[in-house]
Amino acid sequence: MKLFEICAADQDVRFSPFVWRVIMGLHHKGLAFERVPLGFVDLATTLQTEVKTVPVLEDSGEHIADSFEIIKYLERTYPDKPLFLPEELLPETPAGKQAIELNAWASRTVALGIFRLLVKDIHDVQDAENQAFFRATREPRIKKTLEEMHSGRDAIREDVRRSFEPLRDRLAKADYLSGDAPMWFDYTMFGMFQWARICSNYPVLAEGDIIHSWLDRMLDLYGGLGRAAKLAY
Ligand SMILES: N[C@@H](CCC(=O)N[C@@H](CS)C(=O)NCC(=O)O)C(=O)O
Repeated sequence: MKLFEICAADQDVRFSPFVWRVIMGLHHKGLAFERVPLGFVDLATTLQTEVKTVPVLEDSGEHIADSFEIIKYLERTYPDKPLFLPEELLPETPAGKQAIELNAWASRTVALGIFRLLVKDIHDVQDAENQAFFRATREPRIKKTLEEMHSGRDAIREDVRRSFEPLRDRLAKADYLSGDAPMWFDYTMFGMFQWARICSNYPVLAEGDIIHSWLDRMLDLYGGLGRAAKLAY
C-alpha cells in the first residue's frame, strides 16, 4: 500500500491532520505501507483520484481519497483488529449517524479552530512555491491575510479551547475517546493535535488540560510512532 501525504520544506516533516488519522489506522491494523511525500502544488498532477486532497491510499491498484472513506475501506477490507463498532459502519443506524457527525465535527470545528490559530505557522513550514499556493488558496477562505489571523490568535484561543469540550467530557469517563482502547475517533482527533504539534510550538491546549494526558497516551502507541515524528521547529 502507498499513502500519499503533504510534507513541509523539509520532506521528513509530514503534518497533514487527515493523513495522521490514516497512519494510525494502518498501524492499528498492523498493515505495512509506504509513505509518499508531496507538496500542495504536486497534488493536482500526482493524485489519481477525482478529489485532489490527501490522504490518498493506493491499495491493489485502487486509489481511495478522503480520510474517513479510507478508514472505512480499511475496516471493510481488513476486518481484523476493528477500528469501528459494527453499527458505526451502517449510516442508517444511530451509531452510524453519530460516527458521521463526529467525523464532520472533527473536520469542521476542531480542524477549523486549530487552523485559525496556526495558519501562519503552517505556511511558514513550507517551501516558497508551496507557501505562495497556500497563501493564495487560504487567505480567501479566512477573508484575512495570514498575518492578520496570526496577530489575532491570542484573542480567539479561549474560544477554540472551549470548542474541544466534547472531548473532555469523554476523557473524564475513559482513557480514550472511544473507551478503554483507541479506535477510529481517537485517531481522527489525534491527527488534529499531531498537526498542531508538528507545525508549531504555540500552546493550543492549556497546561493541565485533560486532553494532554490522552495525547501523551496516543503519542506512545505503536512504539511511540507519533512522538517520533519530525517537528518543524
Ligand atoms: N475531507 C478530506 C480533507 C482532506 C484535506 O483537506 N487535505 C488537505 C491536506 S491536510 C489537502 O490535501 N489540501 C489540498 C489543497 O488544499 O489543495 C479528508 O478527510 O481526507
